[in-house]
Amino acid sequence: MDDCLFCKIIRGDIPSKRIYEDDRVYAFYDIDPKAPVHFLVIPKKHIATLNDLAESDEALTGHMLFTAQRIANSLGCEQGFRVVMNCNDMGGQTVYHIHMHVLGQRQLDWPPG
Ligand code: DGP
Repeated sequence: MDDCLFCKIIRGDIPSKRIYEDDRVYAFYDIDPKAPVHFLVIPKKHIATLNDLAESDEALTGHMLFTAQRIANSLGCEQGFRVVMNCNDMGGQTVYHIHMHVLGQRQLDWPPG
């Protein structure tokens, strides 16, 4: 997608602090961190919202989750972390390319705001 912010980050058109990349996913630090560790895991395939997931994306989303777990532990979050996906405006989504927020290294409250 030409005008998608996260597609531009994947292409390297916009700089980011990359943590991990493979043929299916890209992980990088959030520009506005809400915890000492806060990174995003995104698919390289452009999918606008969780509502746009197809059944054929099941393996991809599982890979995103596994990537989140692996990186979180490698960044010292073994004691706990949170994975969040916001869907649409009402769910707090601002960038329309699905992403997992991964937050850790502080005590997280519940419920979120
Ligand atoms: P959401 O509100 O769930 O759509 O989260 C979007 C996140 O993306 C938000 O936490 C800030 C982050 N973000 C927005 N623009 C950029 C950017 O240019 N670079 C990086 N690294 N993160 C960004």
